[in-house]
Amino acid sequence: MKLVKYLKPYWFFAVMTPLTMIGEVLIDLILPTLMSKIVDEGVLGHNFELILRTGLMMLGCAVIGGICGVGSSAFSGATSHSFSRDLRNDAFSKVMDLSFQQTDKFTTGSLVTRMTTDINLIQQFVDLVLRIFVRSFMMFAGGIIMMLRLNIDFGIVLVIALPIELIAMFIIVGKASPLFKTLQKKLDKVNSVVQENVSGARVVKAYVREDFETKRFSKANDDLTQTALKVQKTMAILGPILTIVLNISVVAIIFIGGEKIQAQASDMKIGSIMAAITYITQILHSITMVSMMFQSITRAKASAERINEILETEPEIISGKDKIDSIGEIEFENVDFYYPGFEGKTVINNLNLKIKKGENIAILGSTGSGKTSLINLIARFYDVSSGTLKIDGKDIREIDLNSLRDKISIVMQKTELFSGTVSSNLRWGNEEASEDEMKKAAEIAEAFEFIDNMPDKFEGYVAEKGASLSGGQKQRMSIARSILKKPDVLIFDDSTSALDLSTEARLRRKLFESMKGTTVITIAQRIASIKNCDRIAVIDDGNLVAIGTHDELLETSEVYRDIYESQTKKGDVVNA
Ligand code: DCP
Ligand code: MG
Repeated sequence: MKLVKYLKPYWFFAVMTPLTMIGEVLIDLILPTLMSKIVDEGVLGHNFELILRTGLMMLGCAVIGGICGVGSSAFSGATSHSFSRDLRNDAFSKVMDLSFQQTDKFTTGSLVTRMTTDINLIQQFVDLVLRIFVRSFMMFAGGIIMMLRLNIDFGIVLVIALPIELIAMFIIVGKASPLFKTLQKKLDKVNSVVQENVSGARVVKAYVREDFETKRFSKANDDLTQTALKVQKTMAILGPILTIVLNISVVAIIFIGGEKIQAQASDMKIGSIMAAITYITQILHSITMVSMMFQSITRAKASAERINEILETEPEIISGKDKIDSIGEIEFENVDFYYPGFEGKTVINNLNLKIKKGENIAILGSTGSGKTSLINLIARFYDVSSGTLKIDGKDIREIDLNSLRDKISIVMQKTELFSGTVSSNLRWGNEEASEDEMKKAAEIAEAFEFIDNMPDKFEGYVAEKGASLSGGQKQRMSIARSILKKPDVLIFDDSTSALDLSTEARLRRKLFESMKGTTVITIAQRIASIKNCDRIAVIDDGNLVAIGTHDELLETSEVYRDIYESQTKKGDVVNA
């Protein structure tokens, strides 16, 4: 119920809803009594004028009641929808702040369900509380009062019917409650399977796993249906019980009323019996409404917990306070790193490395040696486990995160493009970039030609995740995007692996000519790609085993020589 604060800005609407609702309920309560007056005094008393007058009064009341009803719907709608919008916005920006690790823990499917279904359920709940709760409570109490005012003898019906109905309701709702939580979990599962398969559709097809995945989906889907049916079945009993109680009560009222009229024991009249039937319907109906509320409470509670879980997750990476406007020297000082939660498994081992401003440094190492992990530290996607990483002598944890990342461009190992146009993708790096700057960046990245050959050129459409481009095209687009950002530090994580060697060599030559003064860190598997770098750092199993120029390393490092020889034998090395 920490979510109540999201209602605060809309308190006026929230208060107006029950207020207008009170008007509607009062009128609903008055109408049957007026009706009984028409029957008892007008019809039976042959008083035509009274029938007309009371009839007009009823009409007027109905109009006012209608206006109040519309008003309360409008107010509660305004409240609950604004509430859910704010909540969704907050949850979304929280999700944006989570680290990779934290997003993975929630799973994408679950995050999507929480942001959509769960928030919808809470919204419905808010709507229900504002309207139905007040309504049923007033109906319940008001109905009882009005009914007893008609004739105190009807009390006996209430004394018997109400407890039966209440007990039935508590038992059944109590049984169904735990199932709602399970229901939400099953829905997560379905969403996860959908999510995974839609985003991995190509792989699923390539491995002819459609059948398997379809079965997996069916299972998740069936599970969901089973639970939903169980909830339904449990709740289904409630309806008939309530109807039976209602019908018996109606019969009882007619019976008691009829007896009294026959015996002329009290001033019981036909009109009162009619009105009493309407009141008992209203009273019992309001109990049904309350039971719906309880259902909604349990569901909304489960959903609120799930939303709170997102809102209360502390981002693992907390921004420092010092804003920076440039990045010069980057220094690793005795840095150890393991992924959070995998304490025993060090990925980077006591690393000491100083990268000078404007240096063109390469990182070489076999797969799984820790190269990506190393550069993730520089953009602070993760924090070092021990030791310090300094930017111009300042601990990276003291630096404002946005100002840090603003100065770094990373071309990730797995390129990520977004649906939109070529230019909208390139301008991610720099929204204000001019047409010329954009073309120049594409030119450097060897991307100009293929973009220019697209029918719509820079306004050409790029599908989600860049699915409409080849692997090499995606890589070059990402490189152009990173160049356009004009960073102080440019990091290429195996970003030219899909390019042929001569295109790669051309790209790198143009890059260095145009980006003088920028620190460039290149991760590569092929020595040919990096042999002209100022320095090459050789990483093996998380350890920095050698560092130097290509020629120095050939002399001093056995690991480097081995890699070099294995690649030259394949005729892989060309002069860049
Ligand atoms: N690792 C992990 N959790 C992650 C990412 C990686 O436990 N979220 C592990 C897997 C490897 C080690 O960390 O054993 C180093 O992974 P890197 O991604 O840093 O390895 P490289 O980038 O060097 O490998 P590649 O050349 O294949 O990209
Ligand atoms: Mg990697």
